Amino acid sequence: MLILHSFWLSLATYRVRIALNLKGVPFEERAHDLSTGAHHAPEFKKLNPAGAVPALEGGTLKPLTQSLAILEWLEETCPDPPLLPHDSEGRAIVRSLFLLTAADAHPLVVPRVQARLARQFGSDEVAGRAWSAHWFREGLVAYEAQLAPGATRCHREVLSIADVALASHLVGVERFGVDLAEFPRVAAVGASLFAIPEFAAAHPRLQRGAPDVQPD
Ligand SMILES: N[C@@H](CCC(=O)N[C@@H](CS)C(=O)NCC(=O)O)C(=O)O
Repeated sequence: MLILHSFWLSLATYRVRIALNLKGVPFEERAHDLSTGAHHAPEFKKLNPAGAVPALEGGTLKPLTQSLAILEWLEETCPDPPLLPHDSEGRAIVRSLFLLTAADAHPLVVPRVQARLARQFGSDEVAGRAWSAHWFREGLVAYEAQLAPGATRCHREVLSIADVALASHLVGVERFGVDLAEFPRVAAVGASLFAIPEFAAAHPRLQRGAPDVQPD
């Protein structure tokens, strides 16, 4: 059985959870409370020396980290349903849409960056939220420009890791109160993605640790 090391609010873990659900791969989740610094514990650092979730392990599998690397591994080991297009150009486009949030926006708002902004520059919670909202908004601008009018998916109306990433971006957009009104293409794709049961079940707000979820 695979074990997904997670935190309920983690957008990178959300990406992996969606892909596991879509591919029907059974997994158990082990939660680490980022808000209390559980990811800095020596035991956790053995799993991921970078001190971040997600990490995926199981059986003889060396712990895998980085949501894109985990999704690529899943694609190779559980190819159905495919989450990457069959053509090289399509794969490059879909990976670039994935990285738009996973490499360009999301890394700027994670707890370690917020903590550094607070410690080094005296940023408070209000400033931290404004900072995060800015980067999520920048991501929306870039997504909106790359989605087709009337689309329900990011690329060629076929579900891919780009959709997985966009869903995670939209959770951040909602969390930091970014107005979606200027981004109708993103809003339309997002509405259609969140209606997919595997996306809906993976949503951070439904995970153990989330404010309205009863502990087991
Ligand atoms: N690029 C990594 C992001 C990993 C990451 O930063 N995860 C966040 C949660 S979404 C984390 O654990 N942050 C811990 C911290 O910033 O201290 C991925 O895509 O997996």
